[in-house]
Amino acid sequence: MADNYKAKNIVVLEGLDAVRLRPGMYIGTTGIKGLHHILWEIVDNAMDEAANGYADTLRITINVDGSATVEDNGRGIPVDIHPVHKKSGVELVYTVLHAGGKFDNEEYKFSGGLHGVGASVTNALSEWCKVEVFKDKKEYCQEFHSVMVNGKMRSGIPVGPLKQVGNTKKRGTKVTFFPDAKVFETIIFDRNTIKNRLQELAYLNKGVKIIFTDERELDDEGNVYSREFFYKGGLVDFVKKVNEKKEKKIEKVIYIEAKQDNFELELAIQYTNSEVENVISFVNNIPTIEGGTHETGFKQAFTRCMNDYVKKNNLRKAKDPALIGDDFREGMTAILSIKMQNIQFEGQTKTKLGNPEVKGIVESIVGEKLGEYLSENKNKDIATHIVKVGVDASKVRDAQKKAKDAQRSKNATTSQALISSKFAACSGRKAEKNELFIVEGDSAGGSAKQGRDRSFQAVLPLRGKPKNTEGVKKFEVIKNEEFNTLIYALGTDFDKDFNIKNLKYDKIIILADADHDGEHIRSLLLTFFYRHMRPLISEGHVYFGMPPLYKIEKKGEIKYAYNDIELEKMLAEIKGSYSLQRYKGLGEMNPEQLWETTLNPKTRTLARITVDDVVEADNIISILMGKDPAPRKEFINENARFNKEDTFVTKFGG
Ligand code: 1YM
Repeated sequence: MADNYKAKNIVVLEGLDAVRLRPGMYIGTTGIKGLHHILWEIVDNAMDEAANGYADTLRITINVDGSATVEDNGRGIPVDIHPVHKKSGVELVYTVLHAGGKFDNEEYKFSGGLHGVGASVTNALSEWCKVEVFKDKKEYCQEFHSVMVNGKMRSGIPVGPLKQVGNTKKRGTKVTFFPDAKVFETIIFDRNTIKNRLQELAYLNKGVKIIFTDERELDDEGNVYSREFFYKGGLVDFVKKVNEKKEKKIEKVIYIEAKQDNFELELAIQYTNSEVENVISFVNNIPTIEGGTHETGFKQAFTRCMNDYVKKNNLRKAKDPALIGDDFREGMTAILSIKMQNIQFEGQTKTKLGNPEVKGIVESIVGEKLGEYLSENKNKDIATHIVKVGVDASKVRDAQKKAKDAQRSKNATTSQALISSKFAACSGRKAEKNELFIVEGDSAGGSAKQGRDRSFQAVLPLRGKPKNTEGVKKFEVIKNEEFNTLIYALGTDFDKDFNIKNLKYDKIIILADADHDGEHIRSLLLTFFYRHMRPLISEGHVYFGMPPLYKIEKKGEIKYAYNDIELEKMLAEIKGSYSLQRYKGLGEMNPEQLWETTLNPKTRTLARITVDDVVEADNIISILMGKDPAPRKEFINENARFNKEDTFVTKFGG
């Protein structure tokens, strides 16, 4: 590929004003997620340049003033003047929506479907933005800012044309922007979110060096925070990192790679001693949390290859039960990354790959390459191990099925015996309207039962803490009353038998106190959902209820504050005397108060649980809930939480 790109190749599709008018249309939300989105737009452009082989280093810096800088060492955005638009390539890319070589350029290959709205969106949503290009020994610069035009705020306006400002030996593009505080709920970038995503990008793009620096806060020794991510092994390093804290019988990683004209695939597989499977997938560097056609193709190819292997080598005894795909995937951690054109997302949270043609493509690539891999003599150890995993799993499955059948014939009374007598179902049968509250403690559970609207709200009080399910055998999980009741109440069954179609509640709301014990209970429940019913989380059915922390009473009028900032505001507004109560726990609220503050859809606040970063979630769970206490201690009191999607912390219906 020659560097013969000229500004004339850029297609102009749409104006820019629309972005400021409706930011949500372009970046989804104006919460912290949207803030990071405008950073990822620029990072994506830099990474595209690296993925196409023109750059090998990306630098991302959060500057002291809160602005962000992204720099690559690639060709530099075109600086020549577009013959029709009479503007430089830089100006077009930064002021015209969807201006980019990406729309008519055969050379241009894969771009993110979720991001990929273009750098102009970042410019439109910034107070100011500065683009520097180092190209052909020259240094160029153009600045953009927001200004009032005829009483109307407009942003992304060039301060002047692109100018040559000096000479240089450098190559590349450097972009600095300051997000517009009038657009975003917050303009404070989150160090951890950025670090995690950049590390993930480095794993997904082997050989690209990513240097992340956060200059805002120095550490205790007075050093600037800086991390460098560079992985020669790519997905092989990635899968090892994911499994770092897990026990393994065999360390070997299966690795497959294929490059076709408009399609690339990478796959790494490692087995752990865990019972659950963990398939993590990406399309054009975007996590596909809900899976999709690529995962389906991979799984089918894997099953076929393993069955072929078993047959060829006569490894199944006649009396053994038949093997199914799930059997071979017990303890499998797989990372699948594909790159393709025209991705279509679907699913509840638009994180599921929909392109039907992909299933067959992935199936045939994986089938061929994995077949070759397994037939090599040096890989006999891992092939044998996977067969053993499959055969063992099929036997357990067979035994479990027999036990279940036997139980059913005993009129199902035995499993009912384990259902907690404290569970209070709702009367309505409309799953899409129903809610299940899982409540910490009997006393809060009692209040919830009395205070709820029983037509659509069910309550499951928890006595004490639920069992830690991490690393626990399945039959142990259902022997536990709490989980047995929960599984029964949800109607979905769990693990391999999980079926979201049978879900009886649209919302599963965890209500626990805002203290250490409450935090622990939330973690234990999320661990269970994440490991054994993951679609509940990835499809957005799990929430934290947010009870108020304070009650303020003045002359019989009651107000609630849900956090310290709210409390401060309220107290500042109050004149005269008042009484203030700090709730230590849910149990201190009577049924009416609980309804008003926490249960009533019109007035309550819920936080929907999302797993933006599957790997981080996995890692946190392994550390917090795993057998080894050492890393857990290290972690304690740090912010060991799932990402709570800010924009979903909404007053539903209110
Ligand atoms: C810090 C952000 O944007 N790098 C970057 C962007 C471009 C190019 C190189 C580039 C692309 C092409 C040809 C091409 C872009 N160019 C355009 C457009 N880093 C960053 N580095 N020459 C240079 O796509 O063929 C859009 S992005 F449209 F001008 F070609």
